[in-house]
Parts: sequence; structure tokens; C-alpha cells
Amino acid sequence: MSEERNRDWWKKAVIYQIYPRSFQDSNGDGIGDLKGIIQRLDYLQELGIDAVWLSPVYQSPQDDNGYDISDYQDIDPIFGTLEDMETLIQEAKKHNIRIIMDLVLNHSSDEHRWFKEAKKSRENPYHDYYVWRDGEEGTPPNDLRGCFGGSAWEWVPELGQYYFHQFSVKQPDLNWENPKVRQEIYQMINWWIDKGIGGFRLDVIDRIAKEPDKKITDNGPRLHEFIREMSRETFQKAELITVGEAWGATPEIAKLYSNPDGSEFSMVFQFEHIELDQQEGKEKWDLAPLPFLKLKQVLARWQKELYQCGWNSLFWDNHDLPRIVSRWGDDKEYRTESAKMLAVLLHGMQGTPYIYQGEELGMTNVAYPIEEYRDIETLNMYQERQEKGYKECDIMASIYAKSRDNARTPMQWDSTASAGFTEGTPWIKVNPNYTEINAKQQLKDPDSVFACYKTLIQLRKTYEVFADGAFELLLENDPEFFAYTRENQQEKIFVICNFYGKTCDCPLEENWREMNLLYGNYQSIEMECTYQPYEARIYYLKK
Ligand code: TEU
Ligand code: CA
Repeated sequence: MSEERNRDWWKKAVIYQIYPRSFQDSNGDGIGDLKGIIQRLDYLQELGIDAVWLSPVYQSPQDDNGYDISDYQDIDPIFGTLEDMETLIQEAKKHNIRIIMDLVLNHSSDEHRWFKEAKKSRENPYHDYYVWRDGEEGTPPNDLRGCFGGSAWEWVPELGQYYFHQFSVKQPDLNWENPKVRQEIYQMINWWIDKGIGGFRLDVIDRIAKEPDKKITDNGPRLHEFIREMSRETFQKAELITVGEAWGATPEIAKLYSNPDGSEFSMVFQFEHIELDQQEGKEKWDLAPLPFLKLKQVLARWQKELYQCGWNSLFWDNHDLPRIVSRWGDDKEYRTESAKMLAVLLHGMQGTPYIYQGEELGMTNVAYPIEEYRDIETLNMYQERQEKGYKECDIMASIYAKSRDNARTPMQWDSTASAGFTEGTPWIKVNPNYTEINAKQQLKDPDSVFACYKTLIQLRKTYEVFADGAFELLLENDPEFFAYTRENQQEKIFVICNFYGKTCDCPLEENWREMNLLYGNYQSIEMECTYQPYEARIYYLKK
């Protein structure tokens, strides 16, 4: 392997995201933990993934399930100890799995030592670690709002100042303008690198360079300067995989984040294909239909724009998003077929695929009474919209479609009580469909969604074209089919998906019979040009 290849090992990797709280509980307290993850490493190896991205396990008051960190260099007791973390890193290595940690650097918890100090006085050396503005009680510096509702400014009477928070009041924004803050952060990152961490996912990294007086929250002027400095002082010293979460990224910005010269990150998470139903000036809760042609356009554009000058992540799901099979697929009659079709569509493209826990089983959304929800974003919205007089049934419809808790219900391991997730009472209710949809059942079924994901992972490792082939979208305006080719000098693949639930003839003229069928989500193909509901195929040609 050349040096170049080695450095870019992640171009052929598949990553699995674990939301630790909901993955596997080992001690019966109803909350998933590090020991639980260790127990499930065999399962992950069986699937064939190369790395695990772990949502935050640092010490935290858990106001936003760990995205509010009170000590970056310790593990929260609900998840285990630092020693458990070290064991996880070592045990994972034995299973050929690297551990990627989640770095939340835009904000800390208000219970972090820095913030407790910062609040003591304006002269305190930690005061300038956060973003403060003078003001009068009741008149915040401006009308900026936090992502979880309410003003982005919180009054501290003892200081006669407001602090800035883009998320909850318990998540004060760190002041990246202060070089001391940046140095502390780099030291902390290097401390984790020394422990054998394989990489980092950088939470809302596009928001660190804020200029709240100018109402700039994301993509601030100094953003890439800060990232390059961080990368130089930390990541570039090791063969790490790094991925920046950037909701506001355009392809142009993504090329900076994922510049092949390695000056920033390995790759970027951008959300344009996720936000297709987002209406201008409205919230994610304001539901709108999902436009299929737009989906094709957007995915194709990103494939083209980053080709050879950047690197994308491929994902449908994460801990903030509803389940993909419930969103773009059919989570009832054709659950298995549509889950596989969506997997094929995504894994055939260029980029590094991320599988969110349970996606490989085709886990679905839930519809619970409001008392069963736990997510701060969901609960804040519920209250806000009730106060504004929205109808209860409309609020609940938004929650069923979009709540982050859809992704956070416990992993469905088997059909025993609580889906084998815990022997106690789970912190959030298990999806009642666990008796049908679970890992144990799928592991023994060669036709399961799990088996499909496993095959796709293997294909990506076997054929170079998945990593480097140029992308071409076909049937751009066809309302039923999603089809594309990938091609390099030696190989070509053709991916074709019937995106909906009825049998359809493919209008393509070309003769694909010269190609071999690499994968299909139906056991038998009825007719070459006729596609059954949600049928997906990958054809291959060695030139
Ligand atoms: O999410 C970033 C983010 O912008 C989300 O809050 C997003 O707007 C919302 O989830 C859409 O429903 C990251 C983490 O992934 C999320 O879990 C954290 O709550 C957030 O940052 C704050 O750290
Ligand atoms: Ca536990």
C-alpha cells in the first residue's frame, strides 16, 4: 500500500454510529453503556464495519444526552469509567474496529469547570472562555434564537451580563476567538489521540466561529482558519478519520472541509438531501411532501462536485433524524424490500457510508403518547406550540414524523423482554415491533436487511470502482426509478432502484445484459426490464 492509500484508508471504510445510551445496557439500569458495546463487538465485526462513531460518552449532566459536556477528559458514570473506554478501544482493535469519538467543541455544559469559574466574575481568567454581552435584564442584545427554541441569550444577574448559547441554556457557547480556549481544546484532543482513538466526528463545527453581534452563527469569517489550526495541531499527527458536521455546507464549502491536501478534515456531513422538505422560513416540524426528483438532483450534484476534489459522507440516518425506512421507504408492507433498496442506492455512491444503529435491521419510527418522549428538542417544541395554540393532533403528527427520539429507541437485539437491550426498565420505551424486527432473527436469515448491508460492505471492499468511479445520473426526470453508473478505467457498475411500491418497467434503452448482476434485493428477477416493488439491482462489468 502506498503512503497515499494508507492515509486515505477511510475512502474504503464503512462506519457504524452507536448512540451509546440506546445500544446495549450491561448492568440493568436501563441505560446503554461502554461494557454493553464491548459485548456486541462480535456483532459489529460480523456486519463488517471498519470503525464506530460513538456519540458522546464524556461526563455530562445529560441535558442534551451528552452533547452538553462537563468534563472532556472523563467518562460519565452512566456509561462507565475511563478504564472501560480504554478497554473498548483495545477490544475494538482486536475486532479490526477503530473508535471515533464525538467532539462537541461549539459549547460545553454550564456545569463545566470553565463555565462555573466564568460565572464568578468578569475578571475571572475563565470568563472570556465564553461569549458574554452587557445588557439589561429582559432586553437581550438581539433577537437571535437558540436551535432548541427560545432566545439564544441567557441573563446572569450576578454579572449583569448575558451569555450566548446556540443550543439549550445548559449549553453555553465557547469563545473560539480566545486563543487559550483553542489551546485547551487541542491539548484535550491530543490526550485522546494518545489513548488510541481512531478519529473524531466534530459536532456542529460550522458554528464555532460565531459573531453574534452581526448575527453570524454558522460559517463565520474565521471558521476555516480555526479548523486548519486545530487540524495542524492535532489530527494531522496521526492517521485519523475526521468528519465535520456542517448543516450549512454548500459543495464549495465542503471542498474546503475535505480538501484532499488534508488541511482540515477527511470528510464532511452535509444535510442537503435530508432537508428537502424544509420550507423557507419554517421549522423542521412544519411538514411538507418529500420531492423525489429533487432528491436525485441533490445527491447527483454532490457526487459530481466533490469528485476528486473533496470527500463526502453517505448517510440516511443518525441520532437526530427519523428512520429512513419510515421516511423514504414503506415501513409496513415492503419494509424489508424498501430498506434494502435505500441501502443499495446509498452504498453504490462515492463517499464513506455511515450506518446508524438499527438501520441495518430496517428499524422504524415510533408513535408514542407525549409522556414517552425524552428529547429536549421535541419537548421544548411541544410546549412552545401548545402555548401558541397549535392543535394537539398536529403537534403529535410532527413529532411522529420528525422527533429525534425516532432514532433513539433501544436497539432491537432479540424478542425477549425489552428487546434484549436491558434487564431493567429502558430509559426510553422500546419500539413494540421488536418481536418481529430484531438482530437475532435477521442474523439467521440470509434474506434479511442485515444480510443486505453485510453484502454491500463486502462489495465496497472487493471492487475499487465503489471508491473511485465517476458518477453519472441516469433517468433524471423519471418519477419511479433512481439509476446511475459509476465508472473507472477498468470497471463499471450500474445501480438501478425502483423507488416506489408498484411494479414498473424500466424505460432505459441500453442493453445491460452484458453486465453481471452483483446484487439484487429480490431472490429472483422476473423479467430483466420489469422491476418489482422497491426492487434494487447492482450490475457489474469488468472492462
Ligand atoms: O446537532 C446539530 C444540530 O444542528 C441539531 O440540533 C439539529 O438542528 C437538530 O437535531 C435537528 O433536529 C448536533 C448533534 O447531532 C445533536 O444531537 C445535538 O443536540 C446538537 O448538535 C448540539 O450539540
Ligand atoms: Ca447501564
